[in-house]
Amino acid sequence: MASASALLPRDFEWGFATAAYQIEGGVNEGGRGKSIWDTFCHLEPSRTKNANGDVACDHYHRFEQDFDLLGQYGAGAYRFSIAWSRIIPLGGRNDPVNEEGIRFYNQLIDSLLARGITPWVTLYHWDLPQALHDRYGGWLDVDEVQKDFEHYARVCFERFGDRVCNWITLNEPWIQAVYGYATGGNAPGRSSTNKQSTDGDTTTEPWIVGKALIMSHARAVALYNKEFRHTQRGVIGVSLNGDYFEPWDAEDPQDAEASERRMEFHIGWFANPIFLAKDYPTCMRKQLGDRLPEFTPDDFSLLAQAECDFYGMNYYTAQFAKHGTGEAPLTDVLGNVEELQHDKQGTPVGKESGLHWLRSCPDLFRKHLTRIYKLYGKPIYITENGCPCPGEDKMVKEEAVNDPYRIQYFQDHLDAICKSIEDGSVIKGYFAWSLLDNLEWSDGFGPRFGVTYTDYVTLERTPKKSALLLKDIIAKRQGPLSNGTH
Ligand code: PNW
Repeated sequence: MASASALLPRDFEWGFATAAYQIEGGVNEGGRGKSIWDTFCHLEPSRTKNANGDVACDHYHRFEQDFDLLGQYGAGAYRFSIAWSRIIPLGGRNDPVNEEGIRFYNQLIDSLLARGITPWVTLYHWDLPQALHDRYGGWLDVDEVQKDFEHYARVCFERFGDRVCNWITLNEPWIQAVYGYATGGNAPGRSSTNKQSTDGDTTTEPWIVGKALIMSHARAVALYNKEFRHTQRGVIGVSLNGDYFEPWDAEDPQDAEASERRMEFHIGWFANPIFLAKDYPTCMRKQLGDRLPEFTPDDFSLLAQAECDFYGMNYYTAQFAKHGTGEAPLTDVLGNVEELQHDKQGTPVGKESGLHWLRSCPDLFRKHLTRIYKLYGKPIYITENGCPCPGEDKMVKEEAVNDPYRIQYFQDHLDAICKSIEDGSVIKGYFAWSLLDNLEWSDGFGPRFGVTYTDYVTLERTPKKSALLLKDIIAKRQGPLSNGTH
């Protein structure tokens, strides 16, 4: 029997999310330096389906119009990322700060605040300054990059922290480490298994990069805690992605173990050190041995000073895990697990969307939320959730703006949030991905995740039906006003 779901809190924060390289364009304007994504797209255009972020949605020139849309949709918050190379074009702690870049983000922030919209700022959404990659290998130099990231974070706290009270250090470090340094599908495209790549050592690099990301996050949070928190009174966290995994064979304890192991390799890798100040999961040590860099006593003491406020969760889908037989290859990053979209009986994990890797699995989202809250104990903000509709990439505008699949996806996933709240989880906010159709990285401009249709020729924006409905979907789940305590 279905019971009534718990309500969303009255002060539930919600809005839409984007990332700099996916929407801004204006890559040669305002003194911006190049990032590893400029290089990745331009060096071998087939890697991103001949697309690049040179113009993207031209948000750089059209942000006022985009924020009008946010207002029209009733959003209370907006998550965007700062391009490191707009703030410090060469990236490093001794390199000059670019005042034009500061001015651009000041305009963004002020324009949001003028509309009563709360800015949520991601410091790093995959766009490392190219100069740091060239200078010392970027994320491969754990000691150097964490110092440069800390300095960049300091500049942002100093220059924007009087008005920005919600910080996300990194977006999806797993994708940066694995797609950037194992599969090679994302910038900087290093891999020893991908034929399009000529360099990279997949047996070691993802693990080094992972440590560099963890320590960079920790440095930024420790800095915030020590020097900014008491005056700026904001919150800071990180956004981790990770699918939920169910055993492929429900009867096989080895598949049950494989599901857990797959999630530990994805989420525990970052969440153990970040949220628990603990070493990597045991199963990772067991499989990877000394290819997994150690944390020194100094690292642990920094991690302990880097307590953050929330778990940012990017969630899209779930899968089944089947245990690998035999030894994992040295290039394995998944925990010796095969990932499948159908279980042993052939039952699909969820309804197909417009992208091969994404199926709608709201029941497993509930399990995922409840598991994460139990493990890490931090309030959760969903910092991304969304989908392209089936066939949407081939639709003309008139068709694409009618998006019942997306509306259902939002409804079902908000329902799952309520159910996880009922399980005892603390969930405080939700950002739909994305405000606009935008550059979907290596998939180019094909998949459309936006609640706003972007015409990439005219750059005209048109709200889809889902854009205006999210407000109602959330309001309905908040219940009637209580006695004004929120
Ligand atoms: C996230 N996968 O990335 C990113 O944070 C966004 O920038 C991106 O546009 C969004 O999700 C939609 O893809 C992911 O293949 C990219 O499983 C790929 C995967 C997951 C997340």
